[in-house]
Amino acid sequence: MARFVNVAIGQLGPIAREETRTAVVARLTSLMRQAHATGCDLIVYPELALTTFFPRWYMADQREIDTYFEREMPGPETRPLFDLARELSMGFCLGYAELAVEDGIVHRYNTSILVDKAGAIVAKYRKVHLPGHAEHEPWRKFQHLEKRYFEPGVRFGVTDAFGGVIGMAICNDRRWPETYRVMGLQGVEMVLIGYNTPVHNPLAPEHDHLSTFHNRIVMQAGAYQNGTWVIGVAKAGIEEGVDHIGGSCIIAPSGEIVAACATKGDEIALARCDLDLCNSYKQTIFNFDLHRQPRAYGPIVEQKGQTLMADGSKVAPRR
Ligand code: CDV
Repeated sequence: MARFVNVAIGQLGPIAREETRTAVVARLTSLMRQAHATGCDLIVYPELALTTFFPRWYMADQREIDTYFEREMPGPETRPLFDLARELSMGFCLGYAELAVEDGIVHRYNTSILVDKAGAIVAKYRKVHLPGHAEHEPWRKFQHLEKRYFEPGVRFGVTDAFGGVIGMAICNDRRWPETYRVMGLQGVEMVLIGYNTPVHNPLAPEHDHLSTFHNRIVMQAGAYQNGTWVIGVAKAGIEEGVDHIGGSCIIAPSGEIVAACATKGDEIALARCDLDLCNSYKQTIFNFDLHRQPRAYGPIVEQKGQTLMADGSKVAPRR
């Protein structure tokens, strides 16, 4: 029996600093209703989809920082999204800033959850690759303080849901081949990725005109090389003066883009995703059992940075 998942991108335009959770959730529920009206099973929202992208600002006061975090999920302001999911029998994937107390210790993560058609959280993912910097760097046009405000997650898991094997990643994770391969090794058939990507890269402005090209090339390569669907979802547009790329798209296991958003505002785009399309890649060119050579891949996990050159040098990081 064919295994189809009708998936909607739930792209968001900018969220203003003063916009309330309640107002944002109303935008999310509007997108969910549109997706449901077109027969979707699942809608995927961006990274940190409940607030403005706050790591662009240096804040010294932890109480102020914590206003951007969720202590419970669902909480009073997000419950309507869960209620609607249950009413419509729709799943969703949502990114948010998570404040978790574990063994009496407070942790803060950049998190995504997968919610099933019954409104139950069936998977949680905490962002592994946190980009940016940990200290205030006033020379930048805007900050990127993810390394200050979050601690990194430690695993890429997959979950049996929606009739297939589903994984999640968040924004910068999509640029790293390890992200997809670790999930590919667990048989992933669909990777859900929300992102907030400024057009301008303060450390490498020479990349700015390539930002949408890089967005697509990494997700298309990840899809093809692991025989999986990839759903990439932006928070796009000019948010608090910072321009963010759009480029939300659905990528088939062939690496081809089969649906894409056309604007940088709130918008859905849809595809009927046949999970069995993954098989012809997983069984042939990327049959891992037959063709992978892990003996040759040791440095991937044994070392973090580049090996020193014969003269003791290596490429210096830009600061
Ligand atoms: N939110 C992100 O992780 N953004 C990064 C930017 C800072 C490079 C990204 O990889 O898109």
